Amino acid sequence: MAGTFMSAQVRRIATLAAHFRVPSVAATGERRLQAFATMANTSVFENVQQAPEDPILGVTVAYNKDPSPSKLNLGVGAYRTEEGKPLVLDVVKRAEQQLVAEKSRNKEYQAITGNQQFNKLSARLILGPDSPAIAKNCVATVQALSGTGALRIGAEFLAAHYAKPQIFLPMPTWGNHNKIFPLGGVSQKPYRYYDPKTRGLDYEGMLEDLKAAPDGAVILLHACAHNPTGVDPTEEQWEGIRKVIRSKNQLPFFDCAYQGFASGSLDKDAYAVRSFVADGGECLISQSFAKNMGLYGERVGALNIVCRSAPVASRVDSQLKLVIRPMYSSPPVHGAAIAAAILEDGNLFKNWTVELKGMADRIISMRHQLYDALQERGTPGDWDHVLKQIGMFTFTGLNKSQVEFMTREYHIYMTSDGRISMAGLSSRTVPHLADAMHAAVVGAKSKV
Ligand code: PGU
Repeated sequence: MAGTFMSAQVRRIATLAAHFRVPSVAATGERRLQAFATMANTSVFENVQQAPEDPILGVTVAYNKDPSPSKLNLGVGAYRTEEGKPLVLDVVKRAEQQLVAEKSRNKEYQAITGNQQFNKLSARLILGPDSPAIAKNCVATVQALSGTGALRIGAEFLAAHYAKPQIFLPMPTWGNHNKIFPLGGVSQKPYRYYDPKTRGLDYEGMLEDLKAAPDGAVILLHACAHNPTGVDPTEEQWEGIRKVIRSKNQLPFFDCAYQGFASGSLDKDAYAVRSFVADGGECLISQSFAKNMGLYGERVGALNIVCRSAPVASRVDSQLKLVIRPMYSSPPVHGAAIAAAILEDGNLFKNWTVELKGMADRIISMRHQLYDALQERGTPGDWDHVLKQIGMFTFTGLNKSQVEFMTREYHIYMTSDGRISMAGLSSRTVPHLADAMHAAVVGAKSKV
């Protein structure tokens, strides 16, 4: 046992060193000594390596530096209006006005697990108003620093309390998953998910890999609107996936960052999660309100751990506090209060669903406009996937050098895997994107 703990610690140190680009323990020690020797004129941080920009958020950094008036940022998954502007939802503004008007509000610390009303309503949003798991108090829910924070708390909890802290991630997946889990102490392995040939789900491959994964392994599933591919299983396929996972006593960990953004319906987008909870088995669910409430920078999210019984859920809740307290003590007040106000007020909730549907519909209309623009230009290739894929992103199939070409020649910014955020497009910018994609596909040289 002690040996296993030691090797887990050694693995974690190696992961940290690789992540922060620390060359090697010995080399660092040597250089540190040298640094101290010449302390008078050298920084004690002389050995710090230049880190590369983040593959997703770094796209915005590059975009911000570009002086071109025609530049277009389709990198980060953030909703923009037809005018290309960030959107603060009307219900969010109204909820904020209500909060400001409430004289009794203060800025005291919250409990370690956050806003209890928010937690209750957040669990209800994903699990459904009639969820027996909630009715029986089998769900431990904690407020988290958006989806990323929820995933990280989940990872740290699994590393400390789950016998098999190894997670299987879909290939490809959101780039941060590969960092969050190993750094949180959970080792990772891939499972097949996307088939580039069909630009669809590799269902057989996925089932084969899940069957081959160890009993009890943790399986990360995107609840809806898979990022980056926009490819989701059908309801029948979810049923097949559920059966395999349950037959092997594996532990599903749902990442739910786009509830309402896939179909425009909060309930429809919760289908997969609810089907797994309905079978009485256990699972983890991270939730983000970044996209569906447009609360990106407010960092509003939750981690739910669905357990078999109320006493287990209560003990899990107590341990989640021990994960959170030394990390950031307690979560921020404002964003969760906004989300709670929207979730608890019938009127605001209804208006939210209308605004959410409006965002989802605008994205779908961008899909049609881009598809039509590519058809008009006679761009070689099959572009049906632009219409078929779900959620914020289109996984275009463009390769790295085509992406580089589009950035260099057309000032269009996107992730190097060819993912574009449809939410960043507008009727005005579709022709520019279609021109760039066309030129990239036909192998145009420089525009100038
Ligand atoms: N999970 C998935 C699948 C996501 O796509 C994202 C955000 C998150 C979790 C975390 O979002 P929070 O903001 O922490 O709630 N992905 C976006 C946003 C940029 C980023 O990489 O964080 C994206 O563009 O992929």
